[in-house]
Amino acid sequence: MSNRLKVTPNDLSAFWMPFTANRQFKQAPRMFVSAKDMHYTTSDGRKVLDGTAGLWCVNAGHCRPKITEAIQHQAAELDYAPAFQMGHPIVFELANRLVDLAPKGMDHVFFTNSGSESVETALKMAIAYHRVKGEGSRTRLIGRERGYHGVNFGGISVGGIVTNRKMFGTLLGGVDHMPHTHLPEKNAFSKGVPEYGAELAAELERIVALHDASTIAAVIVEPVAGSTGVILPPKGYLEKLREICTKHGILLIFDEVITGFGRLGAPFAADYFGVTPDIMTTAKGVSNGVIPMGAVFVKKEIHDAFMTGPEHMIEFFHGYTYSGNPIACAAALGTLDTYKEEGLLTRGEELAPYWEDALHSLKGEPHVIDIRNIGLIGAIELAPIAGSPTKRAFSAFVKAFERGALIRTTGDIIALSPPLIITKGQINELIDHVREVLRSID
Ligand code: PXG
Repeated sequence: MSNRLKVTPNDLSAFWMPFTANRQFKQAPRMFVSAKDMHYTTSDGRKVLDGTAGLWCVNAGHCRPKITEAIQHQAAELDYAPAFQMGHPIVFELANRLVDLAPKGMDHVFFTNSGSESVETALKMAIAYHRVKGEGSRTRLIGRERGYHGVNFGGISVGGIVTNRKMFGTLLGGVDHMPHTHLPEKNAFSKGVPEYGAELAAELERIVALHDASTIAAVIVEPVAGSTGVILPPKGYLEKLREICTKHGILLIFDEVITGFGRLGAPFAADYFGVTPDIMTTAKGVSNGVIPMGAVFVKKEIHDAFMTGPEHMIEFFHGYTYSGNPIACAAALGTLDTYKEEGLLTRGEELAPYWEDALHSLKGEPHVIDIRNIGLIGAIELAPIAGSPTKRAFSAFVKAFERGALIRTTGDIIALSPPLIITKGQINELIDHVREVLRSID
């Protein structure tokens, strides 16, 4: 390790940190300097158990050799190739590998560099699809309260997290929202998907009746909402959304940026729930978070609808300088190899019952008002301190870090989503850290 990495830099002011309390952080920085498998190492040499797979992305664990080697090799062989009107072999190889993994019928993939870009891409595809099919009046987009679809304008418009929206003007027009499905009064401490709330899908019918189906392009939801604090779809809810969208010719987009690549114990949430969307946005786990990459999966009919007109013409006026960047593709191929060799995309299924029991053993600990789980995702909702929302959970985050565990908090909810390589022993360790933290905070 270089000396540069061992110390905390003495001037932290230039870097404006994303989604961070900058002033507070810079007074008491928390720095990681290296990582391996399930652990980070801090600048003061402490090991920290990764309870969040970085930011829900390092599904195969840290610094995995196949991924590191693939990147090193690719960087030395072909560093960059133009993404428009030119190709390079591994982007095609990766697209084929991804399509093989995807739910049946999702035969094409469009590359981006992040979840936010995947969402913008999917929304634009949906609107353009209807137009190329001769239904140019279908421009409205329907999201959901508390939804998180990244931070770009389309994503925050269909998203439903008020802090991410209120500062940024009028957003995209022609957007409506379904209600969220968080019903703690009925569903608190449910194990897995909750019993109550499937009827909330009928709200989509109400919205369709209000605007008329002929004006609506797509509905976008996270199959399991992550960033807002882990909200699960009630039993039967996603099936109902699918039914309503199909009935009205509306495209259904699943935002699988978090749920994709094994998080629920199946390759995608679409597999887990047995509900296939028309478009599926992914990022994070596609490249293990190591190099930025996103991938949007589309059904054949949608792709094919664009493949008309003169052959020398560009069919879809959209793409990024780094769409399918060779080094990102190499990282993704190394990631898929690692997932395959270690069975990681279904490992969550085996571990889920153990994970569920461990999480729910926190019931009755101080401040805990709800616990939610699915696959290798967990949420522990805390009662807020009166007049100071988020403060209690943030104290838990800092305490956990000091004890040696990385957890994530959003509002007063602790969210857990460890790398899929976690062992039962490490699950116990993580939950014990959380237990001790809950007992130690005000
Ligand atoms: N869609 C979903 C469902 C996401 O969860 C994005 C889009 C945007 O991805 P990018 O790559 O543009 O950040 C996300 C991102 C958290 C947390 O701890 C969640 C995300 C990002 C950072 C933190 O809740 N999700």
